[in-house]
This record gives sequence, C-alpha cells and structure tokens, in this order.
Amino acid sequence: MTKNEFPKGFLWGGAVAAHQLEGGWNKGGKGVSVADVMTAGANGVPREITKGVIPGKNYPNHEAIDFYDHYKEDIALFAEMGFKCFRTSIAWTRIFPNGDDAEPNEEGLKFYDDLFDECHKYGIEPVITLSHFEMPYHLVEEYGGFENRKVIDFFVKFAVTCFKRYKNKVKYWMTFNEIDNQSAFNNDFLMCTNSGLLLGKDSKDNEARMYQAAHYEVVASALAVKEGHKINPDFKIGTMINYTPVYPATPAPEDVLLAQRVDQRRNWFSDVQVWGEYPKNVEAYIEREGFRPDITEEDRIVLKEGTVDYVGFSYYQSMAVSAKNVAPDDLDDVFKALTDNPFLKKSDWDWPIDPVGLRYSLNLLTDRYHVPLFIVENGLGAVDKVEKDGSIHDPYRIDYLRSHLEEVRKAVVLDGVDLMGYTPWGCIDLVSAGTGQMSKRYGFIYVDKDDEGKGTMERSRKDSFYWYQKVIKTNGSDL
Ligand code: P53
Repeated sequence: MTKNEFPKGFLWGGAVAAHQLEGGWNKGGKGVSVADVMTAGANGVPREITKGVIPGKNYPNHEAIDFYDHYKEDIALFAEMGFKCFRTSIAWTRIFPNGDDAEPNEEGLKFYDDLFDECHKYGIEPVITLSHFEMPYHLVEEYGGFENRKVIDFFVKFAVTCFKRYKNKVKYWMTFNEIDNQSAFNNDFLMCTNSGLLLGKDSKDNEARMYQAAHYEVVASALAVKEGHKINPDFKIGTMINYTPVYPATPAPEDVLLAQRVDQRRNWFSDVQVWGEYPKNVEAYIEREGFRPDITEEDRIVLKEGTVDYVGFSYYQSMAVSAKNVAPDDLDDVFKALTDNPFLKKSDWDWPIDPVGLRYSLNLLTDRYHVPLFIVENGLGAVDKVEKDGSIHDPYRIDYLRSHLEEVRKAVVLDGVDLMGYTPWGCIDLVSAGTGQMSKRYGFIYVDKDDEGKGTMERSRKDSFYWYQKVIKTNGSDL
C-alpha cells in the first residue's frame, strides 16, 4: 500500500435504503410499511405519522424515485462510477407484506434476486440492511411494534428467509439501521422508524418503553446473526449505528463527565451487539430507574451467541454537550445536553460539518470494539441547481466528501484502522428520511423530481459523479 492508497479490495460504493428510493409501495404484492404512513415534512418541520394511508395526503416514499422500475439504469450508472459495492435494504413488506404472514411473497423475493443479479453483472457486491426504517405497519397496529416480544420471531423469520434465499448472492449484512437512533426516545419519527413505537401526544414512559423495545431488538438481531452464520459461515453480519461523537463544550470536568454519560446513553446498543452483554453503566441505570422489566437468562445467552462481525456506521456530524444545560446525574433525554460547537460550520439543514470527528470516531470505535469497521453512510444534504445546459455543479458536495475521505485515509494509513469500505449516503438523489424532501439531495446522480412530486424522473450526472469515479479509480490516492 502506498502512502496515499486505501487497502486492496476496499469496498468503494454508495448507500441507499429501499423505502427512500424504490417507490412501488403497493406493487408486486408489497404491504404497507411505517415509511408509507409518513407524510412530507420540510426543513425543521417534522413528518406526520398518519393512522394508515389517508387518501389525499402527500406520502413521498410511495413513489420515491421509482428505483423499482429504474434499477437497471441506476445500477449501470453506479457501475460507471466504478462501484465495488452497493448498500441497500430489503423492504420487509415486499417479503412479508404484513409481517406475520405464514409464507413469504415470491414476487418480492424475486425482485431482490433480479436486483442482486444485476449488481453482480458488474462485479458490484450487495451490502444489505435487513431493517432500514421499514417495519410492516401491520406489526405496529396489531402488535405495538418491538414493544411486543412476538415481533422478535417475525423479524427472525424475515431475516432467515432472506439469508436462505440470497446466501450465494449476498455476503455483507446488517440487521437494523441506526439501531441507536431510538436513544432519542421522545422523538416520534425515530421511535416509529426504529421500533414501530407510536408515542402520541400524551405518551408517558417513553424512556422505559424504549429500553424494553430496544432489548427485544438486540435479541432479535443476535438471533438473526446466529442463524445467519449457520446458513452461511462466510456471511459478515454487522450492526449499524449512527455514530455521532460527543464532545464536552469545555474542559470543565462536569462537561467531560456529561459527554461520557451522553455517549453511554447513545452507544450501548453496539456495545451489546459487539460484546454480547450490556455495559455496566446501562445495567445500573436500568436497575435504578426500573426500566426493561422483561429480560430473561435465555436472552442473555442469545446475546452472547449472536455477536456481530463488524461495526457499520453512518457518520454525518459530531455533537457538543454542556453541563450548563443538564447536570451529568440528571441526564435522561440526551437532547437536553446539546450545545452549539462554535468551531464548526453547518449544512443548510443545520448539521455541523466535522471531518476530523470522523477520524476520531474511527479510532474510538476501533479501540472500543476490536472488530473491522465499515462507513456505510456519510454525506451532505444540499440543494442543487440544474444549469441551462443540464449540468450540475456541486463543489460543496465534493468538498464535504473529500475532506472526510482525507481524514478516513489518515485513520487507515496512519492509525491502522481496519476499514472494510466506504459507501456515501444517497449516491443517487432520494427521499430524505428525516424530512421527506426530495430537495435535500445527497447524490452523485441527480433525479429530476421536486418536493411536490413533479418532474421527469430523469437521471443525470453531477460534477461529483466524475470526481467520485476518479477517487475509486485511483483507490483513494487522488482525492
Ligand atoms: P436525512 C437523521 C434523521 C433521520 C435519519 O438523513 C438519519 C439521520 C442521520 O443521523 O439517519 C440516516 O435523509 C439514515 C438514512 C437517512 C440519512 O441518515 O434526514 O440511515 O435513512 O436518509 C440522512 O437527511
């Protein structure tokens, strides 16, 4: 490896999630997922979660960018950029439309067979998230989502069905996308997408509900890992967390302690999934607060038996916390601790931009977990302008990705971090998860569609497309 090159076989690619690009929400026997009952929000305006699909409302995921009917064309463009891998998810509702169906839906299974075949045609390795904010809505209505132990079995059945069907087509898996997002237990969107929990206006005990649901989820994940390794011992099955390093606002010891506490509250999910047991601080907190009444000895054994092979994570930003907002011992909702970091610029959606934080995270996760890492999301949501001649100049996106990749390279080359690959988020423009907008774009490939759902759906290459093509071609030595 020369000084500036990434390791041989490094998995360069891009990342998406089924519900954010496929569309075809009711095609091919697909059932309604939680993403199908979320309306379009805006910058700072949360998405509404409706009770079922209500006619006349704007549900941007229903059509999304119609990857369902465009995937061949889109994968050809990924291949043109030189992708070695492509991260997407399997929409649970294409396989089990209601979640509790006795038999899987063959048409849904066939869709992913074709999609994976199309990837392999170009030597692109699929990297698959099993559950990326796409739980069958029926499981929410009928069972209360992951608050119900029965949902573990439904998830495991879904996972095993996929593992068996695609055992020769998919090697890299992740169980739940950003499983740690639910640490924001007062956030309607994140609780619904992570665990199928509906909070409601007068909802009490959100924190207790989260710890119970999340426990069932880590058990479900461990069972899936265990079964997956039996089906194909070569599978690499990872966790997937939204890693956001936590900085103390100042060197005041209370700030430092608070930063540690916030990190503990957010990042225990992957601790359990990598170590096979809960960290002491979480056990103590749960005990003290009386959360998570249902945990069995058998669960603890399963957690030990189903530890993950790698840590996949998204990286967008860092956070800073101040004990002026909340004392370390009074911390419950981590959002209360947040403060501005005056050293960082922000995106148009107010996400602090912190490339060095990515190097810091790669080192921290390596020291903490001793397993390979995989950056499965990173990127800048921005408004793009199409010029009269059809070109799209997005130097801000190139700058963002370049500055992050420079830090990644240092982590790999100088610090010895074992990194499997890099898949920037939304390699093709898609529906924003947080806001439901099309105008918050991440792609190298532009899709002609606006927030009202209007446009030709035509795909075109942005400047960043050619930049990323060069990055891959030179294995990261020319950023
Ligand atoms: P968007 C924030 C809010 C919702 C989902 O986000 C998130 C995050 C980021 O921490 O997680 C991931 O679309 C997620 C993707 C999502 C991406 O971030 O709100 O895994 O599904 O699209 C970017 O700009």
